[in-house]
Amino acid sequence: MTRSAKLRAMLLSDRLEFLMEAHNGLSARIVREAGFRGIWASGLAISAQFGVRDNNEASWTQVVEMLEFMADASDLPILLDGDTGYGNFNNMRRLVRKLEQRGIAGVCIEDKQFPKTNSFLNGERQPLADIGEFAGKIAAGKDTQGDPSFSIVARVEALIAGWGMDEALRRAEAYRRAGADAILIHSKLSKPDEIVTFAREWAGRSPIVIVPTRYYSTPTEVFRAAGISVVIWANHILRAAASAMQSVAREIHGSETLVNVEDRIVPVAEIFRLQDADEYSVAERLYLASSGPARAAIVLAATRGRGLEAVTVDRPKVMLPIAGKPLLRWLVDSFKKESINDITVVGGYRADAIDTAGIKLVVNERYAETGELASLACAIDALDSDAVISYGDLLFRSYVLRDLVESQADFTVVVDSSATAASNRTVRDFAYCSRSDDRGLFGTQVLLQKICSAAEGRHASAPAMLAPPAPAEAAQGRWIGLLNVSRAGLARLKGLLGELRARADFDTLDVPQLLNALIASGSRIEVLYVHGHWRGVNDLEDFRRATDFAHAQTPLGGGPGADETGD
Ligand code: SPV
Ligand code: MG
Repeated sequence: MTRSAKLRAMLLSDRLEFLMEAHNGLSARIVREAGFRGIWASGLAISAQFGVRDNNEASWTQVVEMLEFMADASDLPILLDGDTGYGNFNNMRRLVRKLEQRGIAGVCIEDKQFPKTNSFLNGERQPLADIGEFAGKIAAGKDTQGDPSFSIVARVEALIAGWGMDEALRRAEAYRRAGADAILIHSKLSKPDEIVTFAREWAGRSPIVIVPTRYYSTPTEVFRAAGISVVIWANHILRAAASAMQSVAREIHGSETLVNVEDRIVPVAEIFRLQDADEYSVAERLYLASSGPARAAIVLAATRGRGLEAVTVDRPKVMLPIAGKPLLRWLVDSFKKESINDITVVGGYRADAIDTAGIKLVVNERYAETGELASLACAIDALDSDAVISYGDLLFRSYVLRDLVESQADFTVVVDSSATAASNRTVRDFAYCSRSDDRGLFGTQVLLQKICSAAEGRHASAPAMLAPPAPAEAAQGRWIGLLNVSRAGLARLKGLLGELRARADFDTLDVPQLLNALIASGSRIEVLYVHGHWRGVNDLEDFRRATDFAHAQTPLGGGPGADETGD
């Protein structure tokens, strides 16, 4: 059944039907959820929600635009309060065409003159339309409608304007003859006497619609007994909204806090529900996949930082300020630039001091006794997408991450070919690769063969986990702490991590050892070479240099003398 057929059926049904006022998409949805079978698109309420008067101050196209939102938000039939039809017969014809195009079920027009004034404002002084002219407008609307079920309700204002019952009946009959599908008889008395008399005299010639705003205390049974077809509750959603808004606005203004109102108003989640936000999420999964797979990031940020104790009494290393913002924020901003928004930070030492804006924080409670893999294990199980795994103490030029995430391999590490054993104070993360960075053969595939872990670095003579230790001098560069993993690679990484967890020394293992174990299990790890253009923060000297590096990355920062290696 179309909406227009539903409205027509309501007008013609034997039982008393009700239309509830709505004035925008949200209220239209709320009215439907309450169980109403139809909507009155009130001129007063739509004007008021725009903040203007019920004097045709809102243009008819603005009203029609609002109706479109209402029809989208609710599948109920909508009867538009079309005032006087916004002009003469010709405006009425265009209105009917536009309403039909937007799925509006019918329109009610009143026999006043354009621009109209609300019936409850100086009703007696309001000039009525000429009967013949108004009947012509009705006929023009009926001749224009394409859908035979579209309804035109003629509203008689004779009682409002003080012209008496005979005039009201004379007009109603003229409008019925012109083709009106129902008569709305309006009264401003506080008792239903006029409409009951009218209904008796009318004697069922066509359906009667009433608006009992003034005679609201009348028992609804009286309307049934009088043979009324449809009752319009004309402005109560608008008035309810206004009283709630006034009360909450006053309360918050007066108390300067939200604490007194939070439990008295719907949660934001309820607004999301009313907007059908879930449907959007489902559609997003269905249709946005083509714009590239979602990618997540894990940032390992559990340590205080050896050599940085003086500046990390009350915060972890990742919260050290570098050129005006914490180290972690530089990293998060870099991820966001690459549309990586699902960012999990694994905190540990002073995790409470980590700024959680835009990230998910998980805490490795045993950070003091465990290593990087234990931290990684805290976050990795929740992921099921391509992912970047990163140390938390990194700064890099934006192309480094961009090039990394463009990699098609299951595993890719970024290796700095300018970082040699001689140029580095640290002893870990040296990368041994299938070929060195010749910096000319762009696109040549280079594979990681082994990476030097902290454990190996500390005890150069200790047996390496999977391969004999190699001299750092023979390394082709240094892993900067960025690893890109495809979704398939992530599944393998999780499996391997599960196996390593069974080892007694799991708590001491670091990411290089995981990478070595991946290689040993047959996985290929591609190398993306860079030549400088990044900074790690491992001690106070690094901290100072990182600030210079960061300044060089910000607009108008750096310039000559900025400390940035690489070319
Ligand atoms: C409206 O809701 O805009 C109406 C009904 O026209 S009344 O305000 O009672 O005139
Ligand atoms: Mg109105």
